[in-house]
Amino acid sequence: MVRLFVAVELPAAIRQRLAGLVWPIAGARWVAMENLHLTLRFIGEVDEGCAADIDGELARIEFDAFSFDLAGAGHFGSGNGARALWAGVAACQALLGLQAKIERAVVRAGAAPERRKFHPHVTLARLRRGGGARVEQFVVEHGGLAMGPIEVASFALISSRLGRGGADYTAEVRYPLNGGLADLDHVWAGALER
Ligand code: 3AM
Repeated sequence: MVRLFVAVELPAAIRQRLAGLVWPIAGARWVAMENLHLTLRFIGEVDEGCAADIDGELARIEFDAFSFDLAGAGHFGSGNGARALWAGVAACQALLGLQAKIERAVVRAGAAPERRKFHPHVTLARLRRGGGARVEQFVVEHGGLAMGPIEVASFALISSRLGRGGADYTAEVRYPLNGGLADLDHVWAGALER
């Protein structure tokens, strides 16, 4: 079994800037710089056969490279129920279009459809104790956050393993988009057998 999700990887320069936003909030677990990403579809635990089917469907996606911007900050859940602090994404039709294609692809491969509305974001921290006023302060402080344009030249099927220091993510396969510039800070991490 392997735990999978589909995401847009972020350039190192952007991850570095996001990692620089770390701020003292009680109970917050900040995402390590190398793990910052934009999730397009959480898949969860699947067997190798299903993973191969998902890979096969994702590989058939045709989509043009595009750019998006990060904008503002927010959190999921409210008050003591706040559970994730994130950087927002400026409205981007192409990103929604790519996400919709990926959703259809993984469902064709046998995954259950995602019922929740897609809310693009980059998780910065997970909150164990809600976070309270400090979380609200962070969101106000970073209301003007603006980073980009960020080119999306590929998307990735990423596996997640729980290690001692938290989640360990590996890009199993990268799917290039049409016309994207070569992505120099990405290193091919191997591929599932197709
Ligand atoms: O990109 P973010 O951080 O929002 O929260 C997990 C992370 O999303 C989410 O999948 C991404 C990669 O781990 N995730 C983890 N377990 C999940 C679940 N059971 C989940 N999303 C939905 N359902």
